[in-house]
Amino acid sequence: MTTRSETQTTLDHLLTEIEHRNPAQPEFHQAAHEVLETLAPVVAARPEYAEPGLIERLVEPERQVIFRVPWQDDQGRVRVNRGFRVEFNSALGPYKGGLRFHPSVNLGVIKFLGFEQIFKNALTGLGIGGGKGGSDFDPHGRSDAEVMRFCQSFMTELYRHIGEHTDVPAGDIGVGGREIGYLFGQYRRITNRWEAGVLTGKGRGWGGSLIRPEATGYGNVLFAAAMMRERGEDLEGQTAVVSGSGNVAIYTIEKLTALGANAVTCSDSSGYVVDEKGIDLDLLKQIKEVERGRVDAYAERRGASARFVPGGSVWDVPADLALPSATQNELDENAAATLIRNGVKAVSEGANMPTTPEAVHLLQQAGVAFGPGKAANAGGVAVSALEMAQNHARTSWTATRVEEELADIMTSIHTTCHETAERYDAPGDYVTGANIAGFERVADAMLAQGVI
Ligand code: NDP
Ligand code: 2IT
Repeated sequence: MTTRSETQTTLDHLLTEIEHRNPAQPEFHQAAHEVLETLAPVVAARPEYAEPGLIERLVEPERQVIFRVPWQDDQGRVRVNRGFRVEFNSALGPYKGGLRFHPSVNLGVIKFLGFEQIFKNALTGLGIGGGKGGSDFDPHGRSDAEVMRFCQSFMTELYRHIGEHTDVPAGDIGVGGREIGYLFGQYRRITNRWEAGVLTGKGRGWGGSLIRPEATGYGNVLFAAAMMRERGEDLEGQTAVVSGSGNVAIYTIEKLTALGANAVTCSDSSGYVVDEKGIDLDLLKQIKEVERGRVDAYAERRGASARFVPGGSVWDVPADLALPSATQNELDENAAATLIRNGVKAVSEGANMPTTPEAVHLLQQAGVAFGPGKAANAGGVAVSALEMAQNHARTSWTATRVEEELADIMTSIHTTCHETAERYDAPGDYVTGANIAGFERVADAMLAQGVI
């Protein structure tokens, strides 16, 4: 019987090898560390997982596609971006995961997101593998026509790699309903197929699921509520700080408000807004979803209760709950120390890997309930899988039905993470619980399907 520490030594060697074989991919290294540093208890306890090659296969994408995306701007100038699709693991189902359009996108970022997605999708209990894609294209300040031409060019290459039984992209940063519409249109035109299940996050009138836009934010709040229940509390009357002001942040604020919490902040890359009366969602949606403006416009139009802090960290605002919903590594050790000093009770990740490893450690040491993204923000991809199911059956469910399914899935993910952590001597540690539970499901499928 191999001990936990011997197993950890083997995993540490593998991590060193991952760093050597994948140079200049710090985000992917960070995601691999986060998972592999928690697997020793399960690998030591179940010898089949120590089988040579299992974890080595898990950290190597099944396929990685990188392609040129040329498009013309409104002045007729040719621009060239880079497109990516990393098809990481299909042991549980077709590759599934979003597309991110942001200037910071590179192969390492897409690999970190795709790797996280494997475990997240496994935790949903649904039949979806893990993948991710995107481009270093920056949609900010681009006209609708430019975004359309970009999406059409992007899909002109991507279409040959995806399909309802192969790989099913959706949105992520910079990719919302508008972009999914242009991408779907071009896919349909090239293939001459009405293949609704090839993309999720579609419009409600043409194959989209009700509640998909809301699902990530709503799901994260339900996960936070479940963590608070473990501490004997609910969300009523709690003050919450939320970062970001995009899809995830907006519907996080909506659900927090519905459950009686007071969400007092939002942000974008220009700074943050604090509003003592609670964020006015109609105003925020108007500025962000309709006008595609910046958050300072919110403070200008809201009146005395709100102010805009340029630059600044949203985590400086005292709160009971923190829900990072913008991007990776946005909540560092200093921010965690400030949150702890201000009495934070729970941190639940709407974004993917928003909390640095040092900050996670600090929060857990201080007894703060910490919900990792691969569990807490799984509601989005879960409802994407429900959208695929509806598309396959050529039907559409009511909002109530989808919301009930989402609530059941989030409760079940919370219970799975909680129980798994207890089973492996890490009570209350949702990071360990999520990683081990996700790993077990994928690893069992990989072992059953042989060396491929
Ligand atoms: P959006 O594009 O709708 O919104 C992103 C928000 O985050 C914007 O307010 C944006 O501000 C801000 N932001 C992005 N990058 C940065 C940065 N480098 N620095 C500061 N602010 C930044 O994206 P989503 O809301 O869809 O995604 C947010 C997070 O949630 C991401 O981590 C994503 O991976 C994750 N996620 C999304 C899911 C989904 O269903 N959409 C599902 C699960 C997780 P600005 O406009 O100024 O850039
Ligand atoms: O990070 C994520 O889970 C997403 N961006 C959603 C993926 C999806 O396929 O709905």
